[in-house]
Amino acid sequence: MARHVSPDDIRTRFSHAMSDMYRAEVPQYGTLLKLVADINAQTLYHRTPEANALANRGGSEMARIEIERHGAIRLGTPEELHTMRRVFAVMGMFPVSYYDLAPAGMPVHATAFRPVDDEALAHNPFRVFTSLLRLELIEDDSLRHRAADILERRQIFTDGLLALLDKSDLDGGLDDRDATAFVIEALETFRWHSHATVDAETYHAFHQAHRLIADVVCFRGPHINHLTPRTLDIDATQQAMPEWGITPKATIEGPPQRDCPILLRQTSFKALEEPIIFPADNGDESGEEAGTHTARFGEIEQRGAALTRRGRKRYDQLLAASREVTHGLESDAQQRALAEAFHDFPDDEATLRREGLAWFEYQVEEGASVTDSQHLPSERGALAEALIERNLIQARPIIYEDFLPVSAAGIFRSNLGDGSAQHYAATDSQADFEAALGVAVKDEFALYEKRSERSLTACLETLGLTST
Ligand code: OOG
Ligand code: NI
Repeated sequence: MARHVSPDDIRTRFSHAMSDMYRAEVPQYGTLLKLVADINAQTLYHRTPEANALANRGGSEMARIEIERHGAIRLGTPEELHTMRRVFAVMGMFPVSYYDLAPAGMPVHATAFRPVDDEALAHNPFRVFTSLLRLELIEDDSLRHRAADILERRQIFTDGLLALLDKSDLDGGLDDRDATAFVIEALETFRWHSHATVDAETYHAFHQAHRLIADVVCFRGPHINHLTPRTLDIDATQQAMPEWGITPKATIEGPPQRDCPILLRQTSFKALEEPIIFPADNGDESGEEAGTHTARFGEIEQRGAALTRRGRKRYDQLLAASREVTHGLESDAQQRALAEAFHDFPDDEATLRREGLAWFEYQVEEGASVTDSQHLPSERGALAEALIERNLIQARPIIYEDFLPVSAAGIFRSNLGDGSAQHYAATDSQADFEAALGVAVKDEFALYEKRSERSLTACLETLGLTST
């Protein structure tokens, strides 16, 4: 029997193929990649705290920065989401977290497909933020039915891909030839189509209801709308963007600049206005109509420590409170006001760890051994701190691998226009989303906790210690 290609390898092949396709489709993405590579090289050269922390993590963490990307797609139906889950599973990507964007005025809810194991993340942490349109939020009955009809009739996956999904399920994997075919077929789903599937009038009706609806409903597939490289210094990258002919949005989403970066900071450049073609009613080429559509953009991100539930709660509270002082501010003034609002959020690793605000993972220092274990506390947290104090183990923050709904809404808005936000009644729809998906989403906090606990357990085993 032919050997199966590992899901990690299929994911890496796919993310490279996707990056090549997007670079050809949106040349500014190629420019952004060069800019980020440039800034990252400078940051590493100058050995900033961020660069040092990264270097301490060893080769795999450095290697992953070069290829690290996330993308986003928007799906139209529960069936599309269900099949998309199977597609990502072949690449070792699983749904983590539920993001409800309705409170922020976007008629979608979402998850992020990403690798979850430490080794898989180190191999290639490629993630795709995947939204599902919530048709039930379209108020106009006839428009809602029309959208449902159109979506019902489209097939966003090729026959070849569907056959390979079945084969992979049946055989428990894909061999080299099938893996190559899989990447080619899967790419088709993410490709841009300049021909709309509806006439101009229908497009404008959806556009009027919400720009997002037009983007999801009027095309053959869920074109990838951005791919985001990871920068080691988002402030420097944002500042350099205009020199490279890229106009960034006015504010960086997420937490302010800090000595210990937390969570995720993001900024984007505005979506391009791209030519599209509307078909004629009678299908006659001469009756086609020209138009434009804005959907595809560029984004950069800087990642910091994953926060515990407690830390996250504090972050959410401070961010919400900061709105009052940052409202209407842009660029440096906005960042200064934000930093002020976050003044009381501890900004050193020891405090973040001791107060249980951020997740850490542990590693035994080289050559460490315990000689007087009877003087060590037995309670796990206290024991970890005592071992760090004695330089027997080292703690380092776990990188945040997920997304922030408030930031995501800000990214959506900057591309769809501020006028795009509408008010949708808050309903708890996670159960509907998971029913469509066919599985429950994984809890991000549980994943970080497991990683932290496992690393500490391994340290204690190495040192011959036990804890309570
Ligand atoms: C997704 C926007 C969210 C992020 O990085 O938070 C996102 C979209 O516009 O479809 O990608
Ligand atoms: Ni994004």
